[in-house]
Amino acid sequence: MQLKNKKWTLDEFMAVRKEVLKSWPTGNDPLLDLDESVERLRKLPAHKNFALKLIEAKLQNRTMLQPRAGVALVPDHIDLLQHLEAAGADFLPSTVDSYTRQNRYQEAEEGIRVSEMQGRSLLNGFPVVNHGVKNCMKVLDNVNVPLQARHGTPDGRLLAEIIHAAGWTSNEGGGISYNIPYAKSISLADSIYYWQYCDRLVGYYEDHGISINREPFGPLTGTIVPPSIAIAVGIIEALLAAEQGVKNITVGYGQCGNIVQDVASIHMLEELTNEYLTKKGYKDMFITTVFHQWMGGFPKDEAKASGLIAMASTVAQLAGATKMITKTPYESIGVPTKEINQIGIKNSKMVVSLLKDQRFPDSDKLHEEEEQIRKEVHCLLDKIYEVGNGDLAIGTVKAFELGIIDVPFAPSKQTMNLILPARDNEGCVRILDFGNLGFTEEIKAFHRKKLEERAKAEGRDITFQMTVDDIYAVSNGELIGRPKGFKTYENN
Ligand code: 8ZB
Repeated sequence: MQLKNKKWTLDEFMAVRKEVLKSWPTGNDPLLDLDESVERLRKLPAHKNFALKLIEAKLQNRTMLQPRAGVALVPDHIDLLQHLEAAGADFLPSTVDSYTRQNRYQEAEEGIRVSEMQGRSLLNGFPVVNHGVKNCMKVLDNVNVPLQARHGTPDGRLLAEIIHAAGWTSNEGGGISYNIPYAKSISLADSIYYWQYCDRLVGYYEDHGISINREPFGPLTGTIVPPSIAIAVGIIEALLAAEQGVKNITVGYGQCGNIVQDVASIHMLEELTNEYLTKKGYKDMFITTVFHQWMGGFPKDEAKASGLIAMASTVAQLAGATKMITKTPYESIGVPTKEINQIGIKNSKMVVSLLKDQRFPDSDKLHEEEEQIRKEVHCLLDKIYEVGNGDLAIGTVKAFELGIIDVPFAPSKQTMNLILPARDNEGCVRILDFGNLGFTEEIKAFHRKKLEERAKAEGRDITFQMTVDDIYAVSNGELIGRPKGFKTYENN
């Protein structure tokens, strides 16, 4: 099939679906009858519908919380989710294991078997495909809030079928955001095609009156990603999803660290997503935002990690994000236990609750940062449409090939990997090396000027060393990776 940004016909979708359902035995389940699934989902109470609860959150101006969590076995997974719900999670996840993300179901099966034998989880998530629709339903039956699959799967077509049939009303991911940061050699054209399928499936449900939420993975590589790049990718995935019939989209962004830039980013994420969806003629869309607590390296010390979590919560709430994905004080050590995961939720909830009646005040500085992001996102998207001759799917593949859009520190060969980010003297993420990034000279000059301010303050040249220092800074308790001996007060 020639990739293009065009809604698949029902016949096209159904033909591919036949093959998808054959890819593992759990795909051969009468519960996967689409029309029966639609009727089952019609009976799902509103408080368990992800999309409806997000609409409510947005109307109430609240920032809702969601942790990450997933273990190998069904009873343990249910117990884990119940603990997180009790700690205050407004939405629950099922983080999927790495074998499933790579469609290695045989190895996931082995992981389940050994986990059963040893009485502990030997997988780093919940293997949705192996457990099948019935077990996924059982998980949902045992919690009182909506459920979402969170994974990192370039080809999650069967996964999407299974979770939605089980009443999980949100799926995270997208053709770019679940390929570039997660895979090395999967072609972008392929992953965009696989995700068109997942979105078309949601489109089927929406066409039959069932609201299902979709969430592009905003943080990408989680390592000092310049906001305009993350936002542009989120908008592209929102537009590709809308074309396939998706109506409820949560665009995401990972905390960068400078509060003004982070607030501006959340504002622009929402404004620009709405702007493009409207401009391209998509109607009845409901857009919400998700703020990810710091996705880079965490401090080892649990109390310090708690400080970072509290700061992230402050920013998410002040920015007015609809949802926030929480971290735990255990982040630098590994996958969290349920106890430490509960602590992360309570820590975050405390801050969000204290700040619920406050918003970040308007200021010239905020508007300047917003305007800069607006300009950069427009510039990137214009170039992408241009190289695609007006087709967004084709344009995206070409733009990545040419480096017009590029993601720093990605393992994927599908991205040029030429750009280098670094922080400016106030900790805003800027770009030090542009590679082939589709920016105008004016935009590039702004970034250079900002980095020169830092270079001057630090008494060193603008070099790759800044990038390296910045990558490690937060885990050492600083936002900006300053050279040894640098004293802030002497320079301010
Ligand atoms: C891209 C997401 C990375 C984050 C967490 C990591 C990290 C991964 C699980 C999980 C709880 C799991 N993560 N797998 N958290 N349960 N099974 O995702 O710790 O913070």
